[in-house]
Amino acid sequence: MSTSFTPRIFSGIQPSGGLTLGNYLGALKRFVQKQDEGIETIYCLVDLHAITVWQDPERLRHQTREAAAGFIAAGIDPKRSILFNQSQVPGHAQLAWIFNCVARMGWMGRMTQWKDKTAGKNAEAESLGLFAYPSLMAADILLYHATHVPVGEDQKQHLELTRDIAIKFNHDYKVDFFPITEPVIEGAATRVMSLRDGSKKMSKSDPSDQSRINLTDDADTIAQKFRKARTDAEPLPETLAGLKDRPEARNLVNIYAALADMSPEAVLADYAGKGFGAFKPALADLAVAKLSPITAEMSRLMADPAEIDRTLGEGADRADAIAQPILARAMEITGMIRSRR
Ligand code: AQP
Repeated sequence: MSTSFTPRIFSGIQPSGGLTLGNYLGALKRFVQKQDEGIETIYCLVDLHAITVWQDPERLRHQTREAAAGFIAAGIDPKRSILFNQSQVPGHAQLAWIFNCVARMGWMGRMTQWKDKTAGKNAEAESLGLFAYPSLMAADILLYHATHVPVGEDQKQHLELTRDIAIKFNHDYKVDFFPITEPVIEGAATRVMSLRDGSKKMSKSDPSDQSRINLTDDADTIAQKFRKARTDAEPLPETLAGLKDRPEARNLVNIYAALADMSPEAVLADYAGKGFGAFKPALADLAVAKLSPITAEMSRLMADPAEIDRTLGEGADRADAIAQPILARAMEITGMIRSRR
């Protein structure tokens, strides 16, 4: 591989529910950092991914606008970054079809997210879109020749599949066209866990609202959820090794560290020997201090949905302008005639 690609960040979040603290710490907070580092950043509300499981249309529209408000409230500047909803740039679905013909069924079947989402269910009754989800995700990224993708730990396998698709496309068509994208998984909270079960990730579609902090939760709700968060009876240890078999305690320490921009070791240095009776209120205060300005700004932005739609429309135009020539070239490489009209 000899082509060098200009550094460009792409990442997305599904508007399949309200944004959670997991989305904020694992993705959004880092999206803002990347934007502020001055790299070209493209952020997408992946509504085509959201409908791989049933979404009520009115709720989906609301959640998409609310997620856009969340991005802006958290610090994404739609002038410096490109912010849009996926369905408005047709190239995502078009390139995904080409990738459906490059990727193999076996690759999809091995994805742990597919296995998790179908566990205990009849997989045959799930949508074809849910199975093919990683191929659309590869298209999302490669449609912009993105070189880096900041994500949480749960998306690592999908990123590896994106690389496999790029490698196979380049190999099959004897080109050096798609970059081999690097995942960027960094920080103390790459995997924020459920507040009710330290073995499950915090998720917007978890049936229990107590399992997560939503970016729309008010201060009392945040405090109450942390107070009720599952923990153990031991005080906090002096070192990270002491958290080894204590997933719930480790999760709360990691959340504190990520919110305070500290290392988990530094959090333990402050709280070693203290019980959760002291730690949970401190964590709740910190979370409220960090999240409530975002919640308030989201609510202000949501009062003008037409303005959000305008912002997303401008973002889609800018995204489309980057995507069009890349898609056209991908089609040319695969042997499609560009008809003259
Ligand atoms: N718990 C988490 N900890 C750290 N990062 C997380 N992310 C999601 N949950 C956590 C990161 O957020 C980005 C967007 O994820 P997504 O919304 O596209 O899909 P997801 O990972 O499937 O998130 P959810 O909340 O679990 O959605 P549902 O419930 O609809 O499936 C990604 O970068 C992800 O890593």
